[in-house]
Amino acid sequence: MPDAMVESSASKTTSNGATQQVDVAVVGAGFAGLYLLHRLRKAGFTTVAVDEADDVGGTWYWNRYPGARCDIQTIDYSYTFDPELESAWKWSEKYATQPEILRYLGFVADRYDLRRDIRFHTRITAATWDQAAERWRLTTDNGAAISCRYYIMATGCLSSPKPPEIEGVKDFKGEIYFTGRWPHHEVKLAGKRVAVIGTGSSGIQAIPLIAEQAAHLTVFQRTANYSVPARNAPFTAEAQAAVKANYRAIREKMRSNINGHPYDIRKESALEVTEQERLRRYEAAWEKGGLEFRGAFSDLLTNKESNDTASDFIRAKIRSIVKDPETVRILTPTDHPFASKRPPIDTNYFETFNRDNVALVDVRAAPIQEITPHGIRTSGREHELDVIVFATGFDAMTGPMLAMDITGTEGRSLRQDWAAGPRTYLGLQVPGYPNMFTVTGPGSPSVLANMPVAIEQHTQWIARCIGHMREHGLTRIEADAKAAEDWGAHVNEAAGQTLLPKANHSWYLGANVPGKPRVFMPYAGGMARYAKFTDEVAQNGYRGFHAR
Ligand code: NA7
Repeated sequence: MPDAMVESSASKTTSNGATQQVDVAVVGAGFAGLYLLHRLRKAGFTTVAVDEADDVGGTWYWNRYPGARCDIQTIDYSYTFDPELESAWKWSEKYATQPEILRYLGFVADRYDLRRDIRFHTRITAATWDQAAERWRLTTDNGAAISCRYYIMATGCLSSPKPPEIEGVKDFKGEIYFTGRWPHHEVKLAGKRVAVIGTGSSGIQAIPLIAEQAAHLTVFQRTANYSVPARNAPFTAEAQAAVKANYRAIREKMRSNINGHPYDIRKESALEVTEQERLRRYEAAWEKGGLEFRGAFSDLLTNKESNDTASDFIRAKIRSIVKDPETVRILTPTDHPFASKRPPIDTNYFETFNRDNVALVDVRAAPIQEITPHGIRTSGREHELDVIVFATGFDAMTGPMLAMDITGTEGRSLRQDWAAGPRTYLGLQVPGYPNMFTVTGPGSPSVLANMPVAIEQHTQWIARCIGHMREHGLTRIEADAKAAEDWGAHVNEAAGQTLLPKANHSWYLGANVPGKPRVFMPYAGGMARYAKFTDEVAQNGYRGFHAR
């Protein structure tokens, strides 16, 4: 008998402290968790989602720092599974702000009545596979334990902020904030001396706005970054109408593209055209703005010589924008190819360094030694501060999963099994952990794709798989160890065909977290190719999985 028919609904079993029995437990109530809840509930499974936050949103709940906004055009960074939802929601800007995205996710939660099956303020502390019952037993830090047949990680790729790796944080007498855990109350920066540590996407979004508010801003930069202007603009009624008239074609293009975006990647190599044409094309892409810059030529991510032309173009732009030559020197990226780390897009980032109240510190030349009660001491000097903002990134992709104590078959632990780096089959399952699935897990396109596209594809695949299990009276599905090993080799090979591993300090490789194994985590073979492959796996009786 299907589990859904013998077990009570998610919300009924929590009040008396008894174990909550469900078919499926989902960790996370962001883009992935919300869609999973909706999709699985519609398929007749009892489902509960658990989230530490007090509302939906996931990444977009926590990242509410000044300037936080989508860096993918938001009309493309939206759910596509329900045409009525697409018509019902209107974005106000090309790149929506964090509050607007959070409102959207709240709107989705209301529309499908999802909150009744979400346990907020709750963290899964441990998850243990019960071999006899073929179920997962979940312990939480708040309320009833959970027993589920399927356990799904919708934990997000960038949801565990890195702890500060700098001595003395506790001694600081001023205020400390993390971009990835920005408070809900208003943070007043007017009249204050502020530091931002980190110049990834978050730092690059926050720095221009913090500079406008603070009396003085000091930016501590470890690695100079390439950034392309966003060219944000209101999303006009005409633009909305044009997109909506072509919705299905645009959506189809997103799904058939390598990176889940609907823009064209040009067919020519950057080396095939004259220098004049190349510059003309880069100039047009710069003026248009956004991540589409990467599509100016076919081989910017695969051919170093071609990439050099794009990198040089952006370096020249930095020289043309920033006035002080020493600041230009520090801001100019030289140690990795453009887009081999996740390229930020910005509004007035480089321009901000022309302001009188902004200073730049090259942390490579003058490393941060400690945080003192009154500021930050580098090997050069002490910088007196009232506020320190850590924009230092995340323990990406594996961090949120490894924060839980996950025990699979024969008492194995995920922390031990992944001690040398994550090992998955298709970024969907880990051998030794039956019935546990990951959405946009390591080994899947995830962060190299437009995330909602990757999330919808995974959700639909997992829902279909679980539906197949129910239909055939099966209760346990587990990835084959050899299939996972082969897939891991393929993930490595796919990365090796690109320039991505050349950024040897990137979070794609785990290199931003001290002691984290260096394994290239996302699948660089392309979203469309991946979706085709995983569909074939399903059509071929879930090849590479053992189901019984
Ligand atoms: P990122 O992209 O990981 O950026 C973190 C930044 O913080 C980056 O410049 C790091 O330098 C710097 N960093 C990290 N640790 C330190 C220490 N200990 N000292 C000095 N500087 C440090 O995170 P974001 O939040 O900006 O962006 C994450 C994703 O969100 C982004 O890719 C988009 O997909 C959206 P490094 O480069 O490691 O030398």
